[in-house]
Amino acid sequence: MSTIIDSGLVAEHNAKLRSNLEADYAALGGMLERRGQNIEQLTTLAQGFAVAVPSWGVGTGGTRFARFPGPGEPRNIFEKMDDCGVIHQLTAATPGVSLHFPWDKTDDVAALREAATRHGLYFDAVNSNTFQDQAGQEHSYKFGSLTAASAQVRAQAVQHNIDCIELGHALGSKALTVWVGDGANFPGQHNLRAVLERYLDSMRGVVSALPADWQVFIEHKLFEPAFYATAIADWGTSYACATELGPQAKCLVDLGHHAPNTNIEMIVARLAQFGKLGGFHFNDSKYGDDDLDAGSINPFQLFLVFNELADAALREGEAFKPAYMLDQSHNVTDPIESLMSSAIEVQRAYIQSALVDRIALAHHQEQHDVLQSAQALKQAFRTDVAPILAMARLRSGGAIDPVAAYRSSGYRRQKAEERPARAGASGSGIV
Ligand code: PSV
Ligand code: MN
Ligand code: MN
Repeated sequence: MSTIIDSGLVAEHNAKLRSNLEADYAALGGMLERRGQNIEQLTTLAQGFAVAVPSWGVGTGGTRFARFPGPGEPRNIFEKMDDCGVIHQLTAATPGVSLHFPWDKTDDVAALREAATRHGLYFDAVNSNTFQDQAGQEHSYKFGSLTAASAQVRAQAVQHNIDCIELGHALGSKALTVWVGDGANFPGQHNLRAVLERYLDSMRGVVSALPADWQVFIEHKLFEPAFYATAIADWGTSYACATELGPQAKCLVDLGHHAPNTNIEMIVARLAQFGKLGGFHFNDSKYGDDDLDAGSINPFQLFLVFNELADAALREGEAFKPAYMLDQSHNVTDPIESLMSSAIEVQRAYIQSALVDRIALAHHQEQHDVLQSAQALKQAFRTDVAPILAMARLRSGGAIDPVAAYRSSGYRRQKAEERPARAGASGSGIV
């Protein structure tokens, strides 16, 4: 594996911060020991953590109003892979890349595989895109894709998903995530039941093309672009469809795809209980599908999601392996910095959830000691595990402070020269 940022620079950066980190680590280790927890075990856990980066996240996103291109934006999938390589090099927590087709489509599969190997990366779930029309496309998705009334449109959308599976298969991916924007803007526009019947019919065609060791993830979203009735609007619909479609079909929870104040951790618990939790798109939001950095608005919610995942992992054992991916859009920050920070926030929630004393919690719950039950979670959430995360990075060859190391490397400045700005890069993450 070759590093993109000079490894000497990273070593220099780490050397400067190392003694402070060791002091903080020793202090935290002592505190955790008094609570009966072993910091070394937690650091090993942190080193084993991975969350995949969305290829579309490394470009500057936008809103429905405007897009302001950032300096040095990647112009194609190979440049995106370089940026993903930097994120993994410095965080040591993002070995997976989630591709989006046709945004990331390439005829040179071997070169893409080679780029991944060079950066120590692999391909996580691939995503299909039937929410936009592509240049030269025969049928428009204006009135739906997998659920369209037109059989020709549906067939085209099914075929695109099959193409994604084939390309993903050639790249070593093991799952397809399907999100459709299909839905109605007005009451009466659709026969609500017929739309879901057509969705299931189309998805049967997609599922039948899955290799035996593949999964398909159904991603629900409350609204947008459809503003009255979205075909796959909620986890209930997603669960019902995944059940209809068989064991290879599971549900994907994008944290931003729910109404404000929805109890997402309970959705996670339900899907895990019934064996249908396929994976996540982590991000954060205040109002809708805001695609803000993970943990930037409601880190307690992220912790509570991981608290359910920790409970499920205990119950289900090794077999419980939902896919962890980020899905964010960066309009006012450097995408590489945001993605590194988000990966660390998700890793933080994972380690904080490992701090919960589950035996004590179960005891408090049995005793109806509500206050202590809540405190058992709060104590874990309040614990600053930053030294564990930094030590995990150091030991795995990453940077103690990834954003600082990235800034001092001059990577963005250098890319700004190599990759001249252009408006409207594809895969902008506007959706
Ligand atoms: C839709 O809002 C979504 O969350 C889906 O995951 C898409 O694939 C992604 O955003 C990219 O626009
Ligand atoms: Mn998503
Ligand atoms: Mn979204």
